[in-house]
Amino acid sequence: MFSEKIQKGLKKQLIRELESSQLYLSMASWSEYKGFEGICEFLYNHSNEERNHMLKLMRYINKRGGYAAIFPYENLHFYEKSYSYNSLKELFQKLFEHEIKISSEINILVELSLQEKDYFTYNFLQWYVEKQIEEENLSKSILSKIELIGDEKLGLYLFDRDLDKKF
Ligand code: OFO
Repeated sequence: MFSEKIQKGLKKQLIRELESSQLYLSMASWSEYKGFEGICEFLYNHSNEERNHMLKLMRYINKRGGYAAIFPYENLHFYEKSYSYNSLKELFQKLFEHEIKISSEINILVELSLQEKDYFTYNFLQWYVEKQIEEENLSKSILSKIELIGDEKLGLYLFDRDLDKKF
């Protein structure tokens, strides 16, 4: 049984994934503008990944007999409203906080699927649980490295040069 409650929750998450994709995209553009070639590549690629997370939800909802309607872009709102950052540290701090919020929303959805006894959706969501563990770790580890480097220019240069190869 694909309940209205579950559909509503999944559609909300679909929009969150689209917003995540846009957030990564705006961060990628800022990094490119600032001359961080490796970091921007990493963020552009991740923006595509987030779009794929959105597509996965869309196709699941439609497959279960729901309708994953997509709203115009004007209706999207970022968690994070700024499009500019004072530093790379600030950017990755915000990214890390964003991923934590997404994880807590996935957890709420998992709980809902159990309440509704929708074990298909419970099973489907396990992929997102795994992803969020990965992504929280990834953004945390990048943030820790940037904190370690501090304002040291050579360190930042090397980090930027190697980032896309490492992750
Ligand atoms: Fe969609 O994986 Fe993070 O946000």
